[in-house]
Amino acid sequence: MTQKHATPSDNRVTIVPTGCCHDCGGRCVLKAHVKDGKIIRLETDNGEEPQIRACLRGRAYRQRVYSPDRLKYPLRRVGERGEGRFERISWDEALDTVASELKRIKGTYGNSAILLAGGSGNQGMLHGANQVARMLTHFGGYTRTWGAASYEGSLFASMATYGTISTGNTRDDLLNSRLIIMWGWNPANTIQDPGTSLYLAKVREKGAKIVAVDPRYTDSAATFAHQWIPIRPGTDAAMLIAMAYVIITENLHDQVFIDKYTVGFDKYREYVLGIEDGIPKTQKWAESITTVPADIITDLAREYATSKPAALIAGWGPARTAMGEQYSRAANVLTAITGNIGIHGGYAAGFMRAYSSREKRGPRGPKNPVEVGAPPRKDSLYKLRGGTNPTSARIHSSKIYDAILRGRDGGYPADIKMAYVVASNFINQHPNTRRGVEAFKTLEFIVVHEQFMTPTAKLGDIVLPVNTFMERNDIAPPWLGAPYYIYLNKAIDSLYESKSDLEICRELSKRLGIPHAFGNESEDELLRNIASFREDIPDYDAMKRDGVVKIKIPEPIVSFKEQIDDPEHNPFPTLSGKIEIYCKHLADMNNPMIPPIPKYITHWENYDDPLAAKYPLQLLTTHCKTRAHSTWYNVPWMKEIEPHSVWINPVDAEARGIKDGDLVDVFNDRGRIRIPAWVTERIMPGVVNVSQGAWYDPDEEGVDRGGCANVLTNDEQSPGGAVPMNTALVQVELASHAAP
Ligand SMILES: Nc1nc2c(c(=O)[nH]1)N[C@H]1C(S)=C(S)[C@@H](COP(=O)(O)OP(=O)(O)OC[C@H]3O[C@@H](n4cnc5c(=O)[nH]c(N)nc54)[C@H](O)[C@@H]3O)O[C@H]1N2
Ligand SMILES: Nc1nc2c(c(=O)[nH]1)N[C@H]1C(S)=C(S)[C@@H](COP(=O)(O)OP(=O)(O)OC[C@H]3O[C@@H](n4cnc5c(=O)[nH]c(N)nc54)[C@H](O)[C@@H]3O)O[C@H]1N2
Ligand code: SF4
Ligand SMILES: [Mo]
Repeated sequence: MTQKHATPSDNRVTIVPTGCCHDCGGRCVLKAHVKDGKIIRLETDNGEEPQIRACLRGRAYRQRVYSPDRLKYPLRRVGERGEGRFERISWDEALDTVASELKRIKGTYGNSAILLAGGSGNQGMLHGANQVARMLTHFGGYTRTWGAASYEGSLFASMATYGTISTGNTRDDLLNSRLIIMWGWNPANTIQDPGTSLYLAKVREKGAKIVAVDPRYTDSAATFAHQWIPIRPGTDAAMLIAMAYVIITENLHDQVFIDKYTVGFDKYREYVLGIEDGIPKTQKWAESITTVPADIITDLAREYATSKPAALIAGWGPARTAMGEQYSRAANVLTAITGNIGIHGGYAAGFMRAYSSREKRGPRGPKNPVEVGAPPRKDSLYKLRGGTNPTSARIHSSKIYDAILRGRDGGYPADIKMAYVVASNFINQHPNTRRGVEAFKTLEFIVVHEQFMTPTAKLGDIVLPVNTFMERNDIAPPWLGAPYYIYLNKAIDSLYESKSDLEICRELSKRLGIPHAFGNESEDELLRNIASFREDIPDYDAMKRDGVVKIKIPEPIVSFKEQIDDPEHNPFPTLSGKIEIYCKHLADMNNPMIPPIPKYITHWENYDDPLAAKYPLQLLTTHCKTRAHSTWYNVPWMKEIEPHSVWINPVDAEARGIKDGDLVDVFNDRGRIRIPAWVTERIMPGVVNVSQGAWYDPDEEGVDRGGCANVLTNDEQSPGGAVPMNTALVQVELASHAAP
């Protein structure tokens, strides 16, 4: 039922306070103007500061809800898998089929044969992939992946350095910084808390210096920065280590801070100065690796060390590389040796989660039986609490296709026989898409809960239509470090025959003989219960009425303030109790690819890989402003704003006879995509960019006309678990030159 809220002049219009909660780094306020059961307009937060204003995608959401392409009815595959031919069936038939396949797979192979391919499509606390996880847990368990595409490199480094993922300060604290370095960070497009751009604009107005280190001249660099430093992808650790060289040799490090709060500086110093390996990590050394001129490195190092408090914000993009955690570790350590941690205006580079919602310990659900008793994974930080669950029962997300194809014989913990896909465009969003299709085609059964016929849904045997967050109630927690919650009131009834993931799982559970897995509570009752475990949601009804609760914090949150102000009583949650420049937990792994101090180590498909002779361009696959991953891809307004294209520098374009707008192929041994070129100096020579999330759409020859970046990425992992989506070598040629 649609609720009554404010009544504007046209009394047939109801304004429903709701929100947007796909996985885009936001979570924003939307007010749906509903007339005759239809959303006719979307407004955003015009209320009290700080406003939680929706971006272009949220404001265009009507085109997604009312898209003619919405999945309307349950579908069953006819014809070959992946061919895309389906027939309409009833909900009963669809659910009976899914239940009987689940039972068959479990009976024949055991629960570990069921892969939960759960994605981040919905970020509300009630709906989405977590309901399927709950159902499958009660059903005896399932196999899942580890290795978050988003941030595993940064997360691993934060755990190793600080023993926690709660690093950085809340965005309002940027106003206290004298210098901000946006290192591989583009919040003007790639949202990381909705208010970030506003604070950067205020910083700029105030006059503090902002520097961008990025192979691309991003919108953030163009809008906020005084200086852009282009750098070769995958080499950031070298520049950060050379900055440490300048700081140490010029005696600009904070020795008092180092002595009091850190361990292992001497070992790092020996590596940096070349005492360990005979190679001093000078600015010249780094110039030859990064292409950043030595004097620019020197200047930035001096400025950073002498402009205290300064915020080095080390984004996740450069960590999404083949040795990603070394970059993150090097950044974390640089913030430590300059004493920029635990103070206003400083910033402990790391995972970033300044504000963590205050959760009371509620009743815990059962554990996934497939994982119970499995020993910790080799090379995991299993001695630390928090971070990634180290169970060896999980398969790295990059290796999942290899695992499907090779199973236990290939050394994996399971023989996967079916995929349960929910809130995920799995095939499109994991590296090496063509191998993914090959792997998925070997499965015995695939069920997909979706809103649209995505490239992944196309591979389903049964596809179930799911409603959107406009058609149900939910609470969305803050994405990273912002203090608020959104309450998404249901604005309209579910369109067509679509249902929520929760409703689907309830129905299935009855058929699976586990009706106790889900009670009969209403959405409101369930959400009220969820909210009751959050200390920072004092008044559920007020939040529901307003569509948002903004939590008042007396001053900006500074992570590690307690540790710095009163170290006696507040050790860092590392094994040593201090910031670990040298990490013994890493040393104990005895893996030269995971050294105990941060190092620059070159890697596969780096600029100096012999493969560069054949594929000379380094590929970035960034997030973009018109989509959250592959979501919004099919929204016409978004396509109008920024057509999908490959960024290429004029130097590289000219050498290939490519003019702006020409149709080109970007390719390597894994595949070939065909999209227009955007010839621009906003990307450095030797690097090209294809934003991730365009839908895979192969022609008869296998050339992807959609331009899915993951056709080109490698299904490998970094030693610490990063998904290396920004490490791939490619070539570009005019499409008309492609061999037939
Ligand atoms: N609009 C929008 N916002 C989003 C998302 C979205 O899809 N759309 N997704 C959300 C999610 S789930 C996530 S995980 C985050 C991701 O957030 P990020 O990881 O920060 O996103 P990216 O845009 O991929 O990367 C940030 C910047 O890193 C740069 N970069 C890439 N490789 C390198 C490198 O080797 N060195 C250096 N110095 N720079 C490099 C890119 O050019 C880019 O400008 O964003 C969130 N926000
Ligand atoms: N090359 C490359 N690839 C990347 C990245 C990169 O930087 N480069 N970034 C990676 C990152 S950081 C992430 S987080 C992943 C994200 O990858 P995914 O989690 O696969 O995210 P989406 O592509 O947005 O797909 C989510 C799907 O969920 C559906 N959906 C939305 N709401 C619901 C719901 O309530 N229920 C159900 N059942 N479905 C729903 C949407 O229609 C959409 O198709 O992509 C990763 N892929
Ligand atoms: S897409 Fe993200 S940033 Fe944009 S309105 Fe939705 S939640 Fe906010
Ligand atoms: Mo992500």
